[in-house]
Amino acid sequence: MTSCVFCKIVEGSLPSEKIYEDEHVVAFMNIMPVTKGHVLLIPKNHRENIYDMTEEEASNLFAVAPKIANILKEEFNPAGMNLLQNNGSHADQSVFHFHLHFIPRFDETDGYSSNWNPK
Ligand code: DGP
Repeated sequence: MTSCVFCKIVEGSLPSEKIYEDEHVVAFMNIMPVTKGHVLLIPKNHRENIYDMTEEEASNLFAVAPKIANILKEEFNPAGMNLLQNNGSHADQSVFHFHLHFIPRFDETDGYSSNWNPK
């Protein structure tokens, strides 16, 4: 049995709020959102970080990025959006299964931090 939380989300043994899924990737709401609508997009195969991804895996994942961004744009009507991705603990990676963050941005009065990093 896997100890990786994101592998558990892929296999369904850990609940998550999925917003998109295909044969290669899954996107789900972050349980520690920096802003409203903070989503993570991951490969279904366990890949620790960008260094582990094949070109094909990266291509399958990044091809879906505009779709995820547009789902969030429609749903939350943000003023902007950050896409970011951390590799290694020194770069603030805390879950060692590749994930691309989608962080919708709102104006400063919405009560959310303007800092992307929750830590
Ligand atoms: P990073 O610091 O880039 O490794 O971001 C990891 C993110 O994963 C962090 O923002 C919180 C999120 N996260 C951690 N555990 C879970 C979980 O069990 N479910 C969900 N939905 N998100 C998680």
